[in-house]
Amino acid sequence: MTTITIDQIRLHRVVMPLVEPLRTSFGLEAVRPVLLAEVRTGDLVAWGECTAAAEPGYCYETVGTAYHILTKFLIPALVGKTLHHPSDGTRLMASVRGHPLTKAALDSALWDLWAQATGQSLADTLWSAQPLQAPRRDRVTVGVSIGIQPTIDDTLAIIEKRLKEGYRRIKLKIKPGWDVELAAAVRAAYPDIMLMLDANSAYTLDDADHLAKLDRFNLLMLEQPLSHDDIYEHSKLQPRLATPICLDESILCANDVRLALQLGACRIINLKPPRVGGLSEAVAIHKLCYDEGVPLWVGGMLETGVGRAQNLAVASLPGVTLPSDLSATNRYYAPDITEPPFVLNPDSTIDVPRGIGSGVTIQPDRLAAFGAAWDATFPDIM
Ligand code: OSB
Ligand code: MG
Repeated sequence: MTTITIDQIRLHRVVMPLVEPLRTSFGLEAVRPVLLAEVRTGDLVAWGECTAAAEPGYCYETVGTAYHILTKFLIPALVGKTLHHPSDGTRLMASVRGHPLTKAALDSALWDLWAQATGQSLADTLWSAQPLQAPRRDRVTVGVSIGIQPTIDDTLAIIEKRLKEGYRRIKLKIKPGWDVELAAAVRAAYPDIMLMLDANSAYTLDDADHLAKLDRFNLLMLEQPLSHDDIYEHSKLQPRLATPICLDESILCANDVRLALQLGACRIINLKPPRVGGLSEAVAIHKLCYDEGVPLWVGGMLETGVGRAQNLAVASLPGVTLPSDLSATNRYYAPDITEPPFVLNPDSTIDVPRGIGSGVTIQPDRLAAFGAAWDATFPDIM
């Protein structure tokens, strides 16, 4: 029987400039401060990414809180411990409440470590943890997320560029004042593309009649219209819309999915492994949606190759039935911190790596170069 003993965990700080900044209803991300966890057992090395941002805009965690929780509590809870399964990490980290993006950096590294220790790809490891009837996929259908632009014409130009690159599902960020007119213009130009909108919690239930005006645009879904910590009011909004609601921010664990489905708060789930504390809970949510036939896709947090490879492994599972927010490496970073890059196939898919583990390797020279920029770029972030 395989066991792994955690010998050492090191944190690395890197500065990752985005090829294209992403403007959302909660702010602008142009340069990501990223914490990477390097977890070692014997000769094996695995990596995990903390996707907490510089500011508590998407959720309450920041790079600063993550560093504090990791160094003071989570790393000491894991080092020296022997695990019989990667999900043992959940129990070892249970004394810390909340902080899912922070825990995910370690939890996901434990799964990568486990995949390596058992000689499997991460995708196969996640698949065999369930168990499932249907096989997993070798390539994952993906889309692209487009931020709030200065003008509608700018938006149309970016959509055109993305469609030419091969993306067949377009997601647009919206906010009050940047919604119905935008959707109307995009639909006029592209009557048939797979189109969805993401509000990142920018509306209230009082906006229900306004949001219902989006129904005529044949949207794939409307992502997280109401508060980040709400499920109840979404259950009051969904019956007033023909467009399916998809919850992102509101889903922190499998029980949130159960509650949302029970209440009719949404019809689609966005599964972001970091937002639910890592791959252990991601597998549980996947299984729940697979068993219940609930449409599911994998969301993104502008991950480096470390997190992207892990998201891709989740997206290869058979319960993921809609295109995921997993674009090619060149849409995010040039270069990324890992090799090889993820490339978009002409049919809007990305190949799932076949090798052992996550399928990407950290480039030590880039780790050093991106790390050196930290103090100058984020002098007082933590
Ligand atoms: O709401 O899905 C979101 C990025 C950062 C934080 C929140 C979100 C996003 C995205 C980008 O939409 C998705 C991606 O990584 O491509
Ligand atoms: Mg979202």
